[in-house]
Amino acid sequence: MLTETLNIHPDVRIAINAGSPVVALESTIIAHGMPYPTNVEVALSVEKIIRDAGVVPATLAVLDGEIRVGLSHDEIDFVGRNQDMRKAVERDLPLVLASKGNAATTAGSSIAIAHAAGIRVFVTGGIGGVGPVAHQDFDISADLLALAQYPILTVCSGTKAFMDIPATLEYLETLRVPVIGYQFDEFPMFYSRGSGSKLEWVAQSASEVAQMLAAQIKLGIERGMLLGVPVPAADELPAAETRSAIDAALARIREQKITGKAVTPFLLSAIKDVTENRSLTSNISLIRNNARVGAEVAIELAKLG
Ligand code: PSU
Ligand code: MN
Repeated sequence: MLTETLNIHPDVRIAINAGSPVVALESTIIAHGMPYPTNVEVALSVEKIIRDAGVVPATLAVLDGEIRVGLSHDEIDFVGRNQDMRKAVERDLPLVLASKGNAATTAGSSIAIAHAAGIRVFVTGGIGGVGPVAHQDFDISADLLALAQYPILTVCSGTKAFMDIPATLEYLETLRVPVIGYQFDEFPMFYSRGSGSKLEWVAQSASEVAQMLAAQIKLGIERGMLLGVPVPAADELPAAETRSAIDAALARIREQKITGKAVTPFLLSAIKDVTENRSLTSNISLIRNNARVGAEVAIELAKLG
């Protein structure tokens, strides 16, 4: 993607040019991941957490056929309120541009855009992964390929909970994407802290994470890295509750024959219903916490130059 095609907010441009810390944020989570107006409140509070840490937030979206890096509060409100926002995975970007449309960016398309803009840290809630029946339906999120292709650190709380976590970790190994636990030695299970899948590498601090990424860059390896940050303990759902909510949501999706990129928004909303909003509380908590961690890592990375 050519940097000149991006419309970069002046605050973001100044920070990037000065080598100051910047954190990129996706917008699918706003447009399709949470109900209005909670989505907008959460998006604004995440930006505030990052700003309060002394880092410039850059929420990404496509508006009127233009790729935007850094949105105003009004634009974030528009993304959260507008029922017609598409969900743009990376392959959709040229099509949305050609149609001069509006679209929210997924983790994968956000990573591609962040790289083109010169941003090195991307924060989200949960990435896409290998689906629960990928051996039948080939549902493997394009997020994983973006992680492998662009040298960006992605900070998340694992994959969305209804993915096949062991299969996702195998696939990330094949793609040669390092996976690091943050002060925790299991890959997180989104609404719950642990998934039972142990991680070989654990970072104890933001500066350790920054050194890991810097070492990868120094080796000339043009791939991403994934940092798994578990949801704060006070807001986690018990693992058994997460699992039964997922089973109920997956049953609904089979009944209604939902496929493709509609799957994720449908499941998130079904899980929210089944857990009587407790999944939403947990989702909000983990995103805010990831923003804190991502901002700290961006600061440490900027120190390393
Ligand atoms: N996790 C959430 N809410 C979301 C998503 C993930 O809690 O809205 C979005 C992210 O934008 C992610 C996308 O990139 O879902 C993955 O979609 P798919 O599984 O269709 O690749
Ligand atoms: Mn999918």
